[in-house]
Amino acid sequence: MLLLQFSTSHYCRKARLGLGYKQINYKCENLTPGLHILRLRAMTGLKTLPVLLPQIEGQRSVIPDSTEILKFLENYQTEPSFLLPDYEQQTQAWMLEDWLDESVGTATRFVYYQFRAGEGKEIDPSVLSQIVISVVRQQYGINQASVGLAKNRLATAFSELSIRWEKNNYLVGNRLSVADIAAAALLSPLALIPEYRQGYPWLFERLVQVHELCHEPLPPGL
Ligand SMILES: N[C@@H](CCC(=O)N[C@@H](CS)C(=O)NCC(=O)O)C(=O)O
Repeated sequence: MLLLQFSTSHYCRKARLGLGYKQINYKCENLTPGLHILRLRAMTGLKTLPVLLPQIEGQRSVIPDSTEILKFLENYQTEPSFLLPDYEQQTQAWMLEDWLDESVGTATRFVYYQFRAGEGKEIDPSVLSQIVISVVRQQYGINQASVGLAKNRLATAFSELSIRWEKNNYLVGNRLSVADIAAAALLSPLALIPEYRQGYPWLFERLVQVHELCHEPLPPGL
């Protein structure tokens, strides 16, 4: 299988966690932000990564979107499963996965790129990195006001996640699910931000555990 990705994208990390948990052999191809659209437009009709190319006869040839990739992987190889045996719990896990994708993952992006443009500039002060950060900030409308709203959404998210993750190893049920994979990936950029790293130690403990279960190298900062 071939995963088309941006190496630093938290949504691409989510796909890698899924592949790693199932211990499926795959390769990554890193695309260049901006130029990626030329490659993707005809292939998926979307402009976002990750995209998985299974390269297996009898299987779909192109799977865009991290959630669709997790679903494909579960159908392709059922064990170890990241679905839960209990229907109600599994429904809850997919609902959390969708919330983490659509709300929390985008809030993380806002807070992370604000940090990288300011206090976190020294993480990579190169001109190229600063250009990428500035393009992303423009593309998504990242500014003081929108970051303030994103921080509020993250605070709400941490209240919900702490109820589950502080007491249990897993967000839902007794084993790893798509909810844990989504949370571990989509919150991972916050590991570089001292305010979050120091304020939510339980969160980063869980992030490390999920990465270990998924045989994925830890994100920067952990
Ligand atoms: N819901 C999508 C979101 C993916 C996403 O936002 N990817 C970003 C990278 S983190 C992207 O490809 N952005 C490029 C663009 O929008 O042009 C998924 O889960 O795959």
